[in-house]
Amino acid sequence: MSDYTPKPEHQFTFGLWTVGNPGADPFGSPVRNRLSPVEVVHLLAEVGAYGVNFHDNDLVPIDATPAERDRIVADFKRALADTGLVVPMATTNLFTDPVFKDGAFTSNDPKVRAYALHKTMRAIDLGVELGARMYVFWGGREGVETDAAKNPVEGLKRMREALNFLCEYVIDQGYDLRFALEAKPNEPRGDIYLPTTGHMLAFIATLDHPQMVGVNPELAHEHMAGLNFMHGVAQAWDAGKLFHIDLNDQNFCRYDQDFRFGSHNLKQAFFLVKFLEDVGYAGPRHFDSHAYRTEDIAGVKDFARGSMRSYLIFKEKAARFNADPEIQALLAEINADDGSMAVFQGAYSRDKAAALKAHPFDRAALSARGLKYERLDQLTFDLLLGVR
Ligand code: GCO
Ligand code: MN
Ligand code: MN
Repeated sequence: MSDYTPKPEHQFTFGLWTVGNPGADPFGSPVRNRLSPVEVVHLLAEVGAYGVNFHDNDLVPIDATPAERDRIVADFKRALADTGLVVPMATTNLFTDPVFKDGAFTSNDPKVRAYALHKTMRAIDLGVELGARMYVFWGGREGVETDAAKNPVEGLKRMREALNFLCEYVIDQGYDLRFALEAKPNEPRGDIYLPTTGHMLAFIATLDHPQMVGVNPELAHEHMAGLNFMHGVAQAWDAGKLFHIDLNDQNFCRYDQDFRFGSHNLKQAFFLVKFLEDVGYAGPRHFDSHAYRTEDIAGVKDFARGSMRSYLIFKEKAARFNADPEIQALLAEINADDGSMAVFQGAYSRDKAAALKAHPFDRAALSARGLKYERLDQLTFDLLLGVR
């Protein structure tokens, strides 16, 4: 029997807002008591997590006095020291307070935009004080309900100015901190700017310090947009921009469900884990999700344990896929190369182009070959469901 015990090297992390989620939704009140940050740290230690992430106001209420802030931070640091949990990532809440009803960095009100920078710099200080090396930006309300309100190019310009300013702030402070931008297509705004990981990657290239900035793709967000999450993650990886990842689950094109990782789309989750493990992604595996609203605190622990267990089961299945002789033989056959095209491959040359243009191709023979993907997919299915 395999060991699915979470270990520090797996870097499994949860947000204060995830296991601490009291289960309110737009139609119903909370169903669980709100846990204090110290209680969340102890719960996470009990279930075997490695780290805890937070928004500034998950830890320090927005109107706390400086003395209250210092006491809360001291209590939190003690809980971290007592449990050995670390804080790999921090972020800013730029969406709950009514001041952000029209966004933060992209608000039409210059005072709100300035306040968002003020709040984020203080939140960065807090995150760095607690050890964070990664800072996530999720533009929760950076968008619109009506395009009459804002020009999206203006929105992008404001977003760029804010991120350039904050990169300079980090450099000026001498902080060892990188930024990870998290895309989401909608919720809570009708439309959120930079709606997918692909949009974010293109935007990063327009910043003053692109090397400091990567992405934090979230499975649920790409599924809300009907996309293949693993493909977006792969593109981020290829660009050297996979700085962080938010794992959860979500039915396609539904409301923001935030289900437990692996709970809904087994094959998508499997191919994602296989990708991360095959390429050697070395960052945190952050579960940005929460327990069903039906659960009490014991169910919250089931949710947290289940998230990590499922990841490790998929990881084991990925290793089996890579070691399975029949699957690997099929893949070798599918990818067979007799070397006859080598003369046309690689860098362009005028002679190569001329030879390729003159080369005859037997289209009928090329298209006659069956690719055996049906068999390959069934073997994958059998492996996943434990009958192989
Ligand atoms: C959401 C987002 C958030 C962010 C968080 C960290 O759908 O609400 O996923 O949970 O990840 O704000 O930036
Ligand atoms: Mn989300
Ligand atoms: Mn997220």
